[in-house]
Amino acid sequence: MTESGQRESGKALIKEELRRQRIETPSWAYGNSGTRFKVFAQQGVPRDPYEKLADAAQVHRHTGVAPTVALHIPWDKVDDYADLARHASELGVAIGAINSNVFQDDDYKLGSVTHPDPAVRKKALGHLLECVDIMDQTGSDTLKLWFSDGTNYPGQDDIRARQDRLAEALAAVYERLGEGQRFLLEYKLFEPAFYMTDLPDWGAAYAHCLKLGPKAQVVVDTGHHAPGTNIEFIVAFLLREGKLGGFDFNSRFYADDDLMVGAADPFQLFRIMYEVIRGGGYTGETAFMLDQCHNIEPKIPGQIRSVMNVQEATAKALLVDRDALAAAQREGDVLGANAALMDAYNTDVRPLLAELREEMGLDPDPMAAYARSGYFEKIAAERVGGAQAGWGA
Ligand code: LRH
Ligand code: MN
Repeated sequence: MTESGQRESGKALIKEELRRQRIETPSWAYGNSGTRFKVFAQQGVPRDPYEKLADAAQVHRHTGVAPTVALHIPWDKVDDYADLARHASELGVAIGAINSNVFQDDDYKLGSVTHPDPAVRKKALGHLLECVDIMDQTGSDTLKLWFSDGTNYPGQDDIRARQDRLAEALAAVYERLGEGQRFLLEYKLFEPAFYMTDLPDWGAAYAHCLKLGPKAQVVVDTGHHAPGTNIEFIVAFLLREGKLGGFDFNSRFYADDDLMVGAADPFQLFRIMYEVIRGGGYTGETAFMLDQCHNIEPKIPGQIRSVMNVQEATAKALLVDRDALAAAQREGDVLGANAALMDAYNTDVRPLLAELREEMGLDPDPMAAYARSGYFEKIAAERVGGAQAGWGA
C-alpha cells in the first residue's frame, strides 16, 4: 500500500473510532449556576427537566456524539420518570446516569451516610435507594454517588468510625442494584469540607469499590484533585484494575472550578484520553460524562464546545503512532518517545473532525450551526415566567 494509501486508511480508522464516541451531558449545565458570590441568571434557561432535555438534544443534534443526559435528583425530580424518558427519546436522546444528592439538606450538616446520628444516615440511605428506583423507571444503568461528607476541624468526628458508616451505606446500595446496574463512586479532595473529606481521593474510592464487587467502580472528576496530581496515572492504574467506571470531565485553574473540559489544560485532557485508549477504556463501558457549570458563558454553546474539546483530545490521542512510541520506549529513547506523543498532540485535528461531521450528515462547524439555528432566540422568547432551573441551594 502506498504511503498516502496508508495515511487514508489510518484516517478512516480514526474517523470510525471517533464516530462511535459517546459523551454524556449533565442536566445541571443547562440551568443557572454560580459561586457563593453570585449566580448570574441567563435568558432562556430551562424551567424544568423537560426543557433541560430539549437543550441537551441540541448538543447531540449538532455534534452527533452526545446522545445521553445525566440527571440529578432532586434537581430533576418529576412525577413520572418513565414519561420523562419517553420525552427524551422523542428528542433523540436518552437519560443516562442518575446522580444522587445528599449535600443540600439541613440534616446533612455533619454528614449524610457518615453522620453520627443513625436517623440521619437512614434518611440519606433512603435517598440513595430512591435513586435506584428512579433508574428502574428511566432505564438508566448507572448511579453516580458523590458525598460532600467531611469535617472542618480536627477532632470534630472519628475518621475511622465515619469510614465504617460509609462502607455500611455503600454495601446496602450495592445490594439493591439490579441486573445490569452499577454505581460509580466519586471522590473529591475538599469542599465543602475543609479539614477532612470522607472520600478524598482515588485510593479511598478504589478500596471501597474493591471490597464491594464488580458493580462498584470509580469515577474520576478531573476537578477533584490536588494541584499537580498526575490524573492520567490514576486513569491507567484504575483501568488496569478494571475499576475505572468513568469520568466527570471539566477543567480548572485552581480548585473545583467546573470550567469547560480542555479549556484550562487541553494537554492534560489529551494525556488522559491517550491512557484511556492505551488501557482499553475507549469502550461503551466507560462513562464519559461532562460535569460543568457555565456561570457566565451561554450554556448550550458551552456544552457544544466542551464536546468538541473532548473530540479533539480523543482524535489526537488516536493519532499517536503506538509502534513508534513502543519502540522508543523499549530502546530507552526518552526524547523519541516523548516526541511520538507530542507529534500527535501538536497535530491540528480540526479538519479531520470537520470531515467526519460532514460524513455524519452534520455541519462541520457545530458552534456556527447552533448559532444559525435560531434555537436560542426561540427559547429566550418562549421561556418567560416560571422559575429558572438551578442548583436549588
Ligand atoms: C461535586 C460534583 C458531583 C456532582 C456535583 C454537581 O463537586 O462534582 O459530581 O454531584 O458536582
Ligand atoms: Mn463531579
